[in-house]
Amino acid sequence: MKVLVTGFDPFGGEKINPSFEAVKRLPDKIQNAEIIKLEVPTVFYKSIEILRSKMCEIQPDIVICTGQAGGRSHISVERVAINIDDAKIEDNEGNKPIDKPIFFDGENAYFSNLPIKKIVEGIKEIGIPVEISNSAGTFVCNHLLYGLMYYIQKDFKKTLGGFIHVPYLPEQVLEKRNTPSMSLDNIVRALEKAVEVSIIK
Ligand code: PCA
Repeated sequence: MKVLVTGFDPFGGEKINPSFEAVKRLPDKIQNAEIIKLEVPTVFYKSIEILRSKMCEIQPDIVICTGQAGGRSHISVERVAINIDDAKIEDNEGNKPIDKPIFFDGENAYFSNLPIKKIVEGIKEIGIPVEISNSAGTFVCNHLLYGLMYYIQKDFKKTLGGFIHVPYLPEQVLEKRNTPSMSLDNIVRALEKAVEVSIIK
């Protein structure tokens, strides 16, 4: 079994992105599954294309994309992606789409087909704050989840896919007041648990 796990590169003036920092530290095997790690640029469309070509190359059974959700205190397991790009800041190549559909021939929204409730239960059991999120926003993370599920329903019907947002790391909030963070260790353990639960499903 192959599990593809992605994280984003830093964006919005940050020096690191906790999502890829955590993905890099995942083991290469979880149970009997091979873990393939991919860094995706925080860029509209390019992110989806890079993910899609990796999926074509390795034909993964499960795809879990991750990204930074600055300001959130909990690991958030996303339920849904919507067919809209509406950026408040530029992506890493200067794009700032406002109210633009992602794919004209796509549905208004796609649900993650990961076992999101079981993932939340599993992460809670190991003592890490976690919740279901009903919005991945309207920036590149929602965009990538939308693209993932669009291609899953088109070309990878047997693949499970979804998205997990992670909080800032403590070192990112040194100069930000009243802003939650989570240790890298806990983020890595939470992602590992998410993979484990998805494999068992
Ligand atoms: N978080 C952004 C995009 C890249 C990332 O890590 C988001 O939540 O849309």
